[in-house]
Amino acid sequence: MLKSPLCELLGITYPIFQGAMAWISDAELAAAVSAAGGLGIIAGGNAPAEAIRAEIRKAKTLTDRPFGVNIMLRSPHAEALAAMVAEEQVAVITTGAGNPSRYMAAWQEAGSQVIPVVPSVGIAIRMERAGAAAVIAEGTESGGHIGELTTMALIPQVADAISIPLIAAGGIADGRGVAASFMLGAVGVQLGTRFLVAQECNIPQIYKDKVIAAGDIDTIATGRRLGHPVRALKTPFSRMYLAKEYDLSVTNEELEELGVGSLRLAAVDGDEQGGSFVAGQIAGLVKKEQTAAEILAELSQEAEAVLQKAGQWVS
Ligand code: TUI
Repeated sequence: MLKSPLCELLGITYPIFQGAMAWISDAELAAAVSAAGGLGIIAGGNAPAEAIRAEIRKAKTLTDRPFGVNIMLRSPHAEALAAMVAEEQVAVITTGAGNPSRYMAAWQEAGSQVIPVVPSVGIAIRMERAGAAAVIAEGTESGGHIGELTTMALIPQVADAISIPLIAAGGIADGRGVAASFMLGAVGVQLGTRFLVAQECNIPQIYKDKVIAAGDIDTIATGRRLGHPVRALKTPFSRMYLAKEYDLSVTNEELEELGVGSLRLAAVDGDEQGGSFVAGQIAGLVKKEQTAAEILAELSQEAEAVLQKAGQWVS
């Protein structure tokens, strides 16, 4: 059984988080992951606070186990979402795409464990000083909004810089990735792409089919020119976006405008032409749809086997 201090800290069975995915990780997916012993996380994304409050209340009816809510700090509703999650007293609050310092005191007062996602050592140290219970360090292999460093380079450097628990994210989809993360100094992992194909994940089948069909080189990061790169599957939309990014006659404002609504078009409408099908580089390893419980049990068993065999390399 894969186990770490993170399990006691949060009251979970597996030290495995389902990463927040805007327009995708709803009450049903998060509750399924939490009920199966992981930590499910509802994505705030760009949704209004009341829509996410409804998801939180629904998740509470679906499971008694702890779950998390993610606040995407670039959302126009971030402020309202931050106040709402404090009122709802969610067990875990994760954040992405910015600095959550100004909300942290209120969240701690509400009794939540605050676990920011960070892309670098400096930001991890800042989050520890601000009172984070743990941090999730996310490598550039991830889907969605990404930093520069790879998981392999990021995790050991963050591990050396902080003394709170560290969770690794980016490029992890099987037990080898989980075991490797622990070897690099993490005591937990967060996976998004693998949970895209969970049976309880309510995205259009075409999205799941695209993830399952994807190979190792089938994602690209667009938006570097705007300072906030986003990784997604290579599709007509992401190829067109990249072409416009290199076209200097296209203004930054036009480029920003082009991206608006594209995550929703993929995740809700399954729009093959206009949608941004967010997924990480590890999509090539994701081969079949399974229940959240099956995914967690398999990750744990595989990691355990890898870790138990690790002694073979030592004489
Ligand atoms: O947040 C993510 N991944 C995301 S958010 C998202 S929705 C979105 N929609 C439109 C535009 C942008 C995003 C899709 N995927 N991952 C966590 C993450 N956080 N990655 C990098 C960061 C990050 C970056 C800078 C965290 C902190 C940070 O701090 C900067 C500062 O101000 O200190």
